[in-house]
Amino acid sequence: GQVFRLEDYRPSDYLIPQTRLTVRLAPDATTVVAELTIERRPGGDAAPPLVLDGDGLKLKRIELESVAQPAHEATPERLVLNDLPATDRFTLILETELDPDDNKALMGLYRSNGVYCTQCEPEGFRRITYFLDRPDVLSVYHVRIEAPHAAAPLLLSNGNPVASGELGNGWHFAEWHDPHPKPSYLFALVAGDLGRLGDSFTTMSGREVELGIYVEHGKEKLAAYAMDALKRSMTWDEEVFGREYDLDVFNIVAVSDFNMGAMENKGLNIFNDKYVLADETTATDTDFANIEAIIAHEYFHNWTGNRITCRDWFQLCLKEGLTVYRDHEFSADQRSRGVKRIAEVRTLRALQFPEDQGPLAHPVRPRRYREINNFYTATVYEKGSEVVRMLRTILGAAMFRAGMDLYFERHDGQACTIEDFLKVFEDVSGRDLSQFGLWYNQSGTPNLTIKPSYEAGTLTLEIEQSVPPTPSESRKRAMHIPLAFGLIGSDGKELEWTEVEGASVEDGVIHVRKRSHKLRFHGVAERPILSLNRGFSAPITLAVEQKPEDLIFLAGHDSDPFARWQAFNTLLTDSLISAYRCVRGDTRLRFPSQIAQLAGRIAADASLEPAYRALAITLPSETDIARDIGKDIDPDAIFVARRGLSDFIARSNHEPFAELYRELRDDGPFSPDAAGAGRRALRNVVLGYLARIEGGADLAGTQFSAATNMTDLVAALGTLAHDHAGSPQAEAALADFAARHGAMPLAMDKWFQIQATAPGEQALDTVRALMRHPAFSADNPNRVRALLGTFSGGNQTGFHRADGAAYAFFAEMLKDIDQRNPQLSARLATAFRSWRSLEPVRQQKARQALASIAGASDVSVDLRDIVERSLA
Ligand code: BAL
Ligand code: ZN
Repeated sequence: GQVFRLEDYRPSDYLIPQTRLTVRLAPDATTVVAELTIERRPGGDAAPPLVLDGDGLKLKRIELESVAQPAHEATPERLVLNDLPATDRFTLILETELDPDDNKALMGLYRSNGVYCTQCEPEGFRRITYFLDRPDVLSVYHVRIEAPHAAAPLLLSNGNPVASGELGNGWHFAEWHDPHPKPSYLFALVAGDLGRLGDSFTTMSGREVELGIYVEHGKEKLAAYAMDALKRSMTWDEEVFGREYDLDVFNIVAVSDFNMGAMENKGLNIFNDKYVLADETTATDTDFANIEAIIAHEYFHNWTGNRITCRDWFQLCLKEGLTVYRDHEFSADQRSRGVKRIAEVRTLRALQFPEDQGPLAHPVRPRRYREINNFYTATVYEKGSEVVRMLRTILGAAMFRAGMDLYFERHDGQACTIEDFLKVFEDVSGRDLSQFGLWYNQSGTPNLTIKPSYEAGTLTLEIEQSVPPTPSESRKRAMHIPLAFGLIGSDGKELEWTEVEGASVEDGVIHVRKRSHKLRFHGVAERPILSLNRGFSAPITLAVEQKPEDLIFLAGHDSDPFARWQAFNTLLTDSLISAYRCVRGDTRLRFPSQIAQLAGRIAADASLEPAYRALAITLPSETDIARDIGKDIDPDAIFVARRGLSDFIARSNHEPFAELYRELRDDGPFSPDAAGAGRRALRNVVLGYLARIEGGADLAGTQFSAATNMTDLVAALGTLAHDHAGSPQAEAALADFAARHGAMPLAMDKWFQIQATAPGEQALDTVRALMRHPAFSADNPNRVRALLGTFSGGNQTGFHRADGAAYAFFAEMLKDIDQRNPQLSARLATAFRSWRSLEPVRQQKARQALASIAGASDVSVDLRDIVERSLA
């Protein structure tokens, strides 16, 4: 297939300053008339051909400056016109016909549950009409939608509503005008019969904005939390970044078939309904937090993405990394900053580190792609956000804000690059950020090795940095790593120093820039305990010679919540890895009693937030452990080791945990806020431990029966189905859940997930059987992800069965899904990305499964790209 390269970028020969669309909707024969005002780019070639992008299009009519049927070449993929008017500006009218009902790829115009909707990012607009479908071609859109009143009383597009009326025969129309020039990927249209939750927002300059969230009739109340999050997001962006909303209306539509989480179309965000609909009986605390974050994320794109967009898709991180950073900060301000940071790091390590450390590694700004859809990755999003965070750490809050202000001022209305972004910070600070820019251009997770020694008032840190080789980048340059740190004395207080040599140290941050540094801190009163990478200031791995006593001390005393959490997590990881080696070596499992004592102390420490305590005593996941072991992985041995530690902590803390579980019972009214969620989180982690000891099934069964919210319900169900599989309590709870929630697909996704992640070989049969369940649909991305996505990504013992049966099954499923929805199949296929770190027998089976996909003839570009890169 074709490879697109960053260095091949060149501006288009033509521009499309205005686009008028008339869309006449019908389920299998929608007509789209596009009236494009086309201009030759000033200073471009004399008369280059006009080449417009298409994807599976049928051209019905073409008219050029009132001349019908001008000479042209049209294929489903392209429209070429060679003889163009001599004028600099001309009008091209195109009519295409679409079949929304047949569109199962969910790109372009399709119908979901009877609702017409669109998804155009990155290259879906070319499935609607021929266009210069690239993000640097900005156009002012005027959209007219026509549809039968009965099927689609609601007609929405971007911008502001400007006209509506009746057409006779039961048809009606609406017209929308978006004054802000935008790239085609931000175009959106929705038509259908939906309920509305309305509200309004007064902006900082006193303008009234009408807010609407559209959902299935009868579900309006379930959008209340999303609406609240939207208003909080609008206020926050004004207060923290000085950004005001710029249209008269802001609409959000929830649809049930959606490939992504949501989409930031100008003035008309379209959401996967999973990230809109919530109340305490249908959504967990995690769902509420995700809704808040994603509503904010899409709203924040209005400035970082829409007003300032990307020049080309290589620059995707320009809008995504920055907007993730902004939504992280928003959630940190709305909730608990320390807890939020720990959660972010856990996500980064779970999703981005394996990507960076495996065959799919790519820079935050990739240099080449075959299929851009495969680059909506944790590296672009999450690591991209970490890079922005480091920039803020390096520049300080005030300079960072000044740079952002300049970015908005200088680039409003433009399609930009990472160089433009870095330049504003260079300009406001006078610093050279060229070495820092490597974070965008060099892939792989940097590692720092740190050897401390202390003698006569001088602390020496020998720091070595290395970036492991990644595909197509064997040699790496030294990066600028901002390492936040503290030196802690035996009384738990921060130690001072008088002088430092060997690297620049400012405001508690060591600026590592060379491959090796020898740092000397003079005038340090005693041997300090090192608190390193505080707040996870850099997205790196660290190898430090640190004694268990020091980690225990940090776990109890570090003033930085992330570093404090990390210290205990390192202790847990170290004992899990030792236990894993025992399992593989067939020796008896042993765990240090201090670990269990510390877990008990942290759990009961009322001076700490419950949410923090919950995160601290949650064991590293099986995938976390596998990642830290790195090679020759036996997932069954990891499972045994992890369960061993869990049992050990549970037995050692039986009484205090039981007491805590009772104390944390929530009797008051439900609130999805951080404090309520934190208490539930802690109580449910404790339930997980208690479930491992005698009477555990009854305890979980009782919680299941008594639960008044979805968080407690699924925690109990998960415990029963995973720790007491096959017990009468588990069977009864699974049946009861399905009976209660059978009509609510999003709730049933939780039921699918829990069963798909039940550990052990039998999970494969369970998943096969659940695919025949009436609530399952192989066409709906949420259902597929709930069942097949969580099975492959979240069930280490089930998916990585030693006989390879699950790999073979999964490969067959991918090939099947790929026939309809290549984006979905390609995304699911990334479950194989760490196959080379498995032990040899599983490796061989995984390779066979990947090869069976690579060898099939009718595989999409999307899926083939992932499979071939994984095998390379
Ligand atoms: N732009 C795609 C969805 C999102 O990142 O907001
Ligand atoms: Zn985004």
